[in-house]
Amino acid sequence: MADEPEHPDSKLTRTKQEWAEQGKFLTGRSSGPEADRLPPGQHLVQNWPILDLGLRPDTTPATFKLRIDGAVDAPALWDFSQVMALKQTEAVSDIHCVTTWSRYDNRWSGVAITDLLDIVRPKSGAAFVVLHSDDGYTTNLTLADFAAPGAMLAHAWEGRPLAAEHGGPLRVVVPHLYFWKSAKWLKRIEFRTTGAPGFWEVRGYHNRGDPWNEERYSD
Ligand SMILES: Nc1nc2c(c(=O)[nH]1)N[C@H]1C(S)=C(S)[C@@H](COP(=O)(O)O)O[C@H]1N2
Ligand SMILES: [Mo]
Repeated sequence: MADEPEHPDSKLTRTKQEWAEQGKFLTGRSSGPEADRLPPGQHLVQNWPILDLGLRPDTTPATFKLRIDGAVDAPALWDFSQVMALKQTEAVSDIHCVTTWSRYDNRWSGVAITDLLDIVRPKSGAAFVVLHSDDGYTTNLTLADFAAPGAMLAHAWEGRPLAAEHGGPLRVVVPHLYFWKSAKWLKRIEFRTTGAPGFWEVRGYHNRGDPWNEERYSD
């Protein structure tokens, strides 16, 4: 990890690594979304906590760039107005953070990942995605999870531009996985034929992160 940048909030990073080592918050229960809307070990909040490495990039719509590359037929480099010119979608979904808070009914506006995939056309061998952010954060997903219903590039929340502290101008939302998979301040989507673990995935957190199966930590 010598080549990882040192993040200012490394105390939080250390604490969360310790939780992964201890298996903190694990209940061992399992429940399906139909049986119970709140995944095991989670509690509901009404506010919207801010969680990140403590590095707040100063990206604005004017400076924003999104690069889409790797195993795709049509790589792209878009500015913010080009993202806004794509087909727009609204979707309501719940947030489940691995630190145990959940927040219901978040209304996101942006570009559905399925529509994005129609434009950039992943190559037949593409099966994984790594998301890269302006704060140096990365996280990884399978292409199937990235393309799941409700997954999107979000630039607005509850009808208003996404606040900078929540990842504006543009973040990813993948509602069926723990929220660490939903990269804030998105700058690059890398399509891959092989998996590559991201920031938390190399620090004891689960490669997939399904809250219904309490996939909090790697074994
Ligand atoms: N770029 C970036 N994205 C990130 C993070 C981060 O540190 N940097 N933290 C992740 C984690 S652990 C969570 S829980 C959510 C928090 O999003 P919020 O601050 O909008 O609640 O962002 C995720 N995406
Ligand atoms: Mo998180």
